[in-house]
Amino acid sequence: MRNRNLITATVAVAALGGGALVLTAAGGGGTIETVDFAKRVTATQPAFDARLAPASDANIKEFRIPIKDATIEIAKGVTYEGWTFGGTVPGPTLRVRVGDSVRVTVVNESPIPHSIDFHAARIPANVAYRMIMPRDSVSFAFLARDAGAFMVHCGTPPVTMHLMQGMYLPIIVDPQDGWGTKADKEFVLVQSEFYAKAGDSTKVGTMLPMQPDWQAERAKNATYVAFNGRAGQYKDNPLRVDVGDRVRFFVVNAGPNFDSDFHVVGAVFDRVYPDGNPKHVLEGVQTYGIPAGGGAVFEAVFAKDASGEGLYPFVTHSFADAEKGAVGIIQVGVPKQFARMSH
Ligand SMILES: [Cu+2]
Repeated sequence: MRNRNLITATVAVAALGGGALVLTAAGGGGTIETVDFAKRVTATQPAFDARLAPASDANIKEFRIPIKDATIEIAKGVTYEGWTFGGTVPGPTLRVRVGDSVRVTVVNESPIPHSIDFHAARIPANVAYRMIMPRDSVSFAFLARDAGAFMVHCGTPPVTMHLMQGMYLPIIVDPQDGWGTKADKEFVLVQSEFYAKAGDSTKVGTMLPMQPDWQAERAKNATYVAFNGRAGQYKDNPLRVDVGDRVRFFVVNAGPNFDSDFHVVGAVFDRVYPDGNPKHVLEGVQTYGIPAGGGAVFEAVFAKDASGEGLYPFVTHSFADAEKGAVGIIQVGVPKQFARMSH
């Protein structure tokens, strides 16, 4: 395992300066990467930025994640009073590599208790995932052992409420030796449902944020189903790739209740890694189902002579959910015109 000795080495962490990212030399030639998500916030306009950069070479990765209330936009022009990790829904994408030591500090800046649950960690839940009271924080560390696209979420009861409020984020764990192919573009997509009803209608003429609809959640009657927190946002702001690109999608299904049946119209997945485990590789896949609380890694090649220049909708093929907003577009190259599509 890469630099295993460093994980237990005594290390000195530099004080955080003004930047969100700090790289610090650790004893033995290793490096610590520190990211403070109070300072590095993912852009959500005009759409949640789904593009991914490679993980750094630091073998110790520290993340500080604030929990805070935030007004979010769950569909075009539709706001909602959410509970968030880092101020956005989904929260920030964490990216590490198998063999990394992952250190997490979560600070509760909201008025009610929350918690954090890492599906990528093998750790005593009662210690790491304990309740975090307002103004309190929790810190723990785990060794990234399992490659994949994993869900991270608040586990405070009622969990459905904390999920429908937006408390989830993805963590990507790259295999130690990479994915075996070179991707030209990488994107993260987190599917989730919102259950919302209109805000206080007594204030005529004001556009108030929507509120949680507990009854709709109990009936699993979602108001919106979204990729990366806002229904339909990638129809207006397509994911852009070039002709010939191999594109890797890290898809996490945060639910809380629905499966995601991930499909790209006009393409066949070259590879799918269920759970994001490279040992599980499937080839030539049309649609792959991701359970609530699960994830998978998909690769598609937009070759000139097959799935070349053009527009490719990505959906959950459970179409009632796609029609509620779980649909977007991949734009390959610069099509001369946006032809009418049936999706
Ligand atoms: Cu919570």
